Amino acid sequence: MTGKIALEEHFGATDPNIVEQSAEHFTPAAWPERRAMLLDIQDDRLRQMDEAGIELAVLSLLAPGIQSLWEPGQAVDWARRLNDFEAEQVSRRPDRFAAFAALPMQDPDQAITELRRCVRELGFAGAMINGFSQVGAEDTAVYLDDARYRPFWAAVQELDVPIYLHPRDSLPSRSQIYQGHPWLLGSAWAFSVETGTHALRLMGSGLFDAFPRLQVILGHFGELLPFNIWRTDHRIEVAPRGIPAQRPFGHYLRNNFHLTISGNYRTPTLLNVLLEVGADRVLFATDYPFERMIDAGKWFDDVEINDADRAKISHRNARQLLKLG
Ligand code: GRE
Ligand code: ZN
Repeated sequence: MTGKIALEEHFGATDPNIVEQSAEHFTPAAWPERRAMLLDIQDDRLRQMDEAGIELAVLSLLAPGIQSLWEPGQAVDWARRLNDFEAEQVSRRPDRFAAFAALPMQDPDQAITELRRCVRELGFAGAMINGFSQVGAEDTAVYLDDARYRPFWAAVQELDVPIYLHPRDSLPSRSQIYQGHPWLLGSAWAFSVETGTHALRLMGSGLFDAFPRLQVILGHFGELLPFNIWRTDHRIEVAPRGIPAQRPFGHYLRNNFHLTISGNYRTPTLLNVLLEVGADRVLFATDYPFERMIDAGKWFDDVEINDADRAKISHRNARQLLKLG
């Protein structure tokens, strides 16, 4: 099936040199190929898109990207340069590429300025934020429910663009549960726990009561949330512990979130997600180059869902959410 729009398609760069951040996720033998895949945009990436039936890839910087640059000036500078690079790449093939911005959340005012610039001047579809940001010192973690980000979220709602909340690992000083079990880090498990919990922080903080039109995108079929959302609400009802949110978490999941299939090509999981949030909130994505586009494309083409839902997930929802026309 052709015409797919893919929403979690990462790139890297060597100027400024950020690509090496991804090396730790591969064996030394596997890294050179994946590094080349991150750095290539106009060549083999397009061939792989063709092979998987992907018409349009929404590009985003690798993780943790800007969020790990704890010196705010560097974060602002690198975000601008990398967004300019991304815009230039998209401008060569606007028929095949769109863009999510990288944002320097270390400086909330500059994050607003950069998001506005990317959306209004460069035509970006939204932004991708890789979890918490380190701010001012290496061993820090500021989450997006922090009060300093309320003006940022107001600007996001006003611009009417989605924010893709993408995983990163927790810092070593805060990862006791994984000590001695490094295979649980990254996309195997820790990414989903970190990101799912971050999304629950946004919901519980009352953010979506203040800005009810916000749309957050989660990858990997919702980072474990759809499977457990009933239990979370069921328990908070009996033990609310002063939660600021006015509605059950399930309400926000079904009104303020979209979920992509990135890196999680599993039919029983898709069925659970369709039952919890409906086909209007599910979107195609691959998680290139950490996954293979062809694996995502083949699985999705063969999965036994009705044609209307397949069209929504493969491109219709994305056209609407990202205003791709
Ligand atoms: C991702 O972007 O989701 C990712 C990484 C690193 C390893 C695996 C993975 O950034 O899926
Ligand atoms: Zn990813």
